[in-house]
Amino acid sequence: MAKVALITGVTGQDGSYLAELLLEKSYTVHGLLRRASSFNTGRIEHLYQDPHEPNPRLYLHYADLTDGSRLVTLLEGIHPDEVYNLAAQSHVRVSFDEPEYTGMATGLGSTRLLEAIRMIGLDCRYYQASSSEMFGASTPPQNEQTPFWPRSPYGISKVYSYWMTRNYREAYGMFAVNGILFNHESPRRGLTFVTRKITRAVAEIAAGKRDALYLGNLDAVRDWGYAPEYVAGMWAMLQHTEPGDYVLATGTAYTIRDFLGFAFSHVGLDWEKYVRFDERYLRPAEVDSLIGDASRAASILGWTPKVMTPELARIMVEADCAAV
Ligand code: NAP
Ligand code: G4F
Repeated sequence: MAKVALITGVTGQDGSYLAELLLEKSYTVHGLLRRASSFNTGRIEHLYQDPHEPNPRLYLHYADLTDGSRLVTLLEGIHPDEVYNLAAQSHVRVSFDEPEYTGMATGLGSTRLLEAIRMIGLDCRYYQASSSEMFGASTPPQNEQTPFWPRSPYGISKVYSYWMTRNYREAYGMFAVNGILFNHESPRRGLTFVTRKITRAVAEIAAGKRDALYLGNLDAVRDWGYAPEYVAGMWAMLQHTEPGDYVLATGTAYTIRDFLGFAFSHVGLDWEKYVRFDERYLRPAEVDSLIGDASRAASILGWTPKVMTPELARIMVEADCAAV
C-alpha cells in the first residue's frame, strides 16, 4: 500500500519540495491550503492534478492552523501515515509586528495538530518544523544539546512547539520528531527573506530594471543550505526506527556581506555600489550568529548536505536572472 502523507504549509518553500519528494516516492500527498482571495499555489502549480483525472495523488484541502476543529475533521478523513507540520508565520521580522498571531499559528498551531491526532487516536508519525532561531543568542556551533535562547516572538513560538512535540512523544508515546533546521534557501524562497531579496535584486539590477537594494544588518552570520536537501532530511527522520530530534545544517558560516559578494559577483557587479541601508529592516533583537553542527543527523540518518552557500547563491541568481 502506498503511504499517505499530510503536509501543512504545502504552498511554502519547503512544503513544495517535500510534496515533490513524496510524490516521487509514490506517496499519496494531502496538502493544507489557506483560503485567500488570490492564488497562493504558485510553488506547487507544476504538481497540481485535476481531481477529475484518474488516480490523482496530490489533494489540496482548505484549512488553517488556527482552526482546531477543522484539523480534526481533516485528519479523520485522510488518516495519514505521516504528518509534516511545516505551516507557520515564518518571518522573524514580521513576528515582532504580529507577536500574537505568530503565537497562535507558529506556536499553538502545533498543539492543535498534535491534540487532533491524539483525540482521534490516529497512529501516525509527526514531524515538527523546529528552527535554529530557537538557539538565538546561544554561542555557536549549536547542536541538539545547546540551550535555547530565542530572540523573537517567532523563535519563542518555535520553542513552545518544540517542547509540545517532545511532550506528546514522552507523555503519549507518539512518534513525534523535531527537525531543528538551520536556514535553507532556494529559488522558491519567499522574496522578503534576505537571500532571495538579494538574488532577485541582483537579477533586476543586471537587467537594468533598478539600481538600488535596501537592507538592514549586514553583519549577521548564517548557515545557509539548499532546501531540497533539507526536506530529504525531514523524510529520513520519520523513517528511522526511533523518534528523535535532529539538527540539519551545513556547518559553514557566512555574513550577509559574504552572500552579497557571492550573488553580485555572479553577474560581474560590485555589491557596494548598489546596497543602501534602511533601518526598517533591523530587528528589535537580532540573532547574531547561527552555525549548526549536524553530526547527529550524519551519524544516525546518514544525512549530509552537498550544496554550500556560494553554490546556493549561484543557483538562486541564475534562477532569478532567468525569471527576470
Ligand atoms: P514559508 O515558505 O514561509 O511557508 C510557510 C507555509 O505556512 C505556507 O504554506 C503558508 O501558507 C503556511 N501558513 C502560514 N500560516 C498558516 C496558517 N495559519 N495556517 C495554515 N498554513 C499557514 O516557510 P518555509 O521556508 O517553507 O519553512 C517551512 C517551515 O519550516 C516553517 O514552519 C518555518 O518556520 C520552518 N523553518 C524554516 C527554515 C528556513 O530556513 N526556511 C528554517 C527552520 C525552520 P501561504 O502560502 O498561504 O502563506
Ligand atoms: O533571511 P532572514 O529574514 O532569515 P532569518 O531571520 O534567519 O529566519 C529564517 O531562518 C530561520 C532559521 O534560522 C527560520 F526559522 C525562519 O523561518 C526564516 O526562514 O534574515 C537573515 C538575516 C537576519 O540577521 C536579518 O537581520 O539577514 C538580516 N537582514 C539584513 N537585511 C535582513 C535584511 N533580513 C531580511 N529578511 N530583510 C532584509 O532586508
